[in-house]
Amino acid sequence: MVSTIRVVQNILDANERIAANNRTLFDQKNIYVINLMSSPGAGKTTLVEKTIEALRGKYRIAVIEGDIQDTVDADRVAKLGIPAVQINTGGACHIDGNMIQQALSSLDLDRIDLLICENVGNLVCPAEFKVGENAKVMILSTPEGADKPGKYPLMFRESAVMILNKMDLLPYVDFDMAKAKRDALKLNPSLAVFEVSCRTGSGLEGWVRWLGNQIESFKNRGRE
Ligand SMILES: Nc1nc2c(ncn2[C@@H]2O[C@H](COP(=O)(O)OP(=O)(O)O)[C@@H](O)[C@H]2O)c(=O)[nH]1
Ligand SMILES: [Mg+2]
Repeated sequence: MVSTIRVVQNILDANERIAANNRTLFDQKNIYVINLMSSPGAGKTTLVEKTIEALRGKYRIAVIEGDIQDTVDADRVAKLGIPAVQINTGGACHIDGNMIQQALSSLDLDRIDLLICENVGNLVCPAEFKVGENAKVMILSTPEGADKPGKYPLMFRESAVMILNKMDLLPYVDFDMAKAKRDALKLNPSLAVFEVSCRTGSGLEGWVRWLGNQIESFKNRGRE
């Protein structure tokens, strides 16, 4: 039992070191990085597309897509004329520091202000593996149910932002929004919460403003 725990700890420690190296490189290159997480189908790629639409005039954006298999998500992003790299984890349920480090060789780091890393759809292990991000952002969509903060606490504790997506479906699904927010904020009182519909575009301006502010304070760090 003890040795099993140690193996997992060693894997996490090794990942922390690689993620820290990635972070050092991102700092040198002035790249603000988000690690975007959710269960499959909550709307990660759609949010990436909407975020690109809103911020492409202001920032140079690149995207790394993590999936077990296939390139559909990177294809969706590339269609917008944005540099996109697809990582296929080949079964692994999350992306990690090493995968991101390898993907970086396909990107021109001198031409990126914002790097979005879309994680594998999963509410469990993505929360445990840093990739060198400035912030973890998670999406909970209304059809998934309000019990998710209680069931997957680490995801909500680790994230700086919770995006409640698919607000347009609220009349048709049994989603207790007050409970979802209450339980998530109990786990993480500093969580920023945005209620959005990536379908209709409602609420996205709050998220875009938050992200823009984060990028600006990152760029101005150390200047005060
Ligand atoms: N009704 C509705 N559907 C959405 C919304 N956002 C995304 N979707 C749909 O949800 C499905 C999964 O979205 P996708 O972005 O691929 O999710 P991902 O697997 O988390 O990357 C797609 O059919 C999207 O069109 C939303 O706000 N409202
Ligand atoms: Mg996706």
